[in-house]
Amino acid sequence: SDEVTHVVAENNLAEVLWAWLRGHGLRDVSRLAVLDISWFTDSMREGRPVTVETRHRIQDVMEELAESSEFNESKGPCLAFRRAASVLKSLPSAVHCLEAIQGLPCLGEHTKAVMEEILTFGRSFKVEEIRCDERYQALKLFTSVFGVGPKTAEKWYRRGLRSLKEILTEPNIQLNRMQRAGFLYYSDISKAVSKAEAKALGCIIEETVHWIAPDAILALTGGFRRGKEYGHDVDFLLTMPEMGKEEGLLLHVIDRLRDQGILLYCEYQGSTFDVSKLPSWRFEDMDHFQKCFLILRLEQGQVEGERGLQSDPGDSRGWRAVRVDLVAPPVDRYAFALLGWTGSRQFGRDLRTFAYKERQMLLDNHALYDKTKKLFLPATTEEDIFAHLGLEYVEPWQRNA
Ligand code: DCT
Ligand code: MG
Repeated sequence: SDEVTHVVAENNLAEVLWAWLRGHGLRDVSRLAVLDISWFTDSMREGRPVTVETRHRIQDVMEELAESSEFNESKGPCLAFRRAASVLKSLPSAVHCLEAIQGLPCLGEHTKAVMEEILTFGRSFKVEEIRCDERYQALKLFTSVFGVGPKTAEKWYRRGLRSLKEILTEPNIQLNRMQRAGFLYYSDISKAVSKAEAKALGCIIEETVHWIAPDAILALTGGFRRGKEYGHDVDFLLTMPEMGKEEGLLLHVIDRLRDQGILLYCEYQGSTFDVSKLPSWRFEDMDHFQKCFLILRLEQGQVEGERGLQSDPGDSRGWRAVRVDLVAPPVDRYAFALLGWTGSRQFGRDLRTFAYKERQMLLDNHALYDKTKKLFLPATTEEDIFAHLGLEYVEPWQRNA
């Protein structure tokens, strides 16, 4: 391929690959940087362009190991692999040698061993084994459907089902409403959402919300607030300046989206937030605010830029389905919800661990509780929360852990 111009190699792989590439008539390759040989040779065979970024390769392996541990309900290893992926993401450059991982924080023996394997042999035998594992493949496929979690996926796998087609044609399987929507819009919602598409949705949501309540407070959250180019959905937070006025707001928004003919699917969850129960709260992940998980119809004409909608080549529908999450906390919880829903998940997890271990404080999407002083610390902005934690403010784009 003409794409190979610059590659850097480790160990003796350079010689092997050099000879191999020359043997295949590639004369312009100046240097080699290949650490995952199987991936490289597969790419060459299939004619895919070869650009190598070791960091991403190791990071991907860590994500896959995390996912596989999650399927096996091994919470500890799952978090360890996710943390390792996050550490790699934070590095200014790719990891090329064993020395480079020696001083890295948060890496356990197991994750280090996997990294060493990749850096030494160009591959992780463990992850290759996992990739070939029938159960892993099935669970990964099934959980890629909106509304299907690891438990349902496992149930289907145990019934001997292996493909999405088998699920759809198995008469004894009862899909719930969310899963039916997941299958119906599978091809669209498994495609990444671009920044331009997120922006277009932002305009639609803003217009809708402000048509209902001109003084409503609305913010883009999730990966797009962190400046990501692509995401799996678009997340928004909304509230009203006056406490209690946010009640019923989401239901109005949903109605309005339906009236505009762009609501393809909606799962609404009312608030289970109860201020009086605040001190007895468990420190937990899922929050209690009213929220809705939507699938919206986005028209080609609404997306700015040359590339427009992310759609399959030859798809002439002129619209695509996009997953959108709306969350509506009361205004006095807004800053905590904004911090939580901006993510990333790993950043949130690390911040909560820091709060607990270093400050004896409990932080979640609803509140910050000081265990020493036995009181809740109020916040109207994210800056207030960082200040309570004794940390410098961290910009959303710096929270991509
Ligand atoms: N979050 C949360 N409580 C939930 C779900 C999510 O606090 N029940 C947080 C974690 C990250 C953030 O909200 C957004 O969630 P996602 O959309 O899943 O993640 P993302 O960072 O926006 O990534 P993606 O690009 O995949 O959407
Ligand atoms: Mg998101």
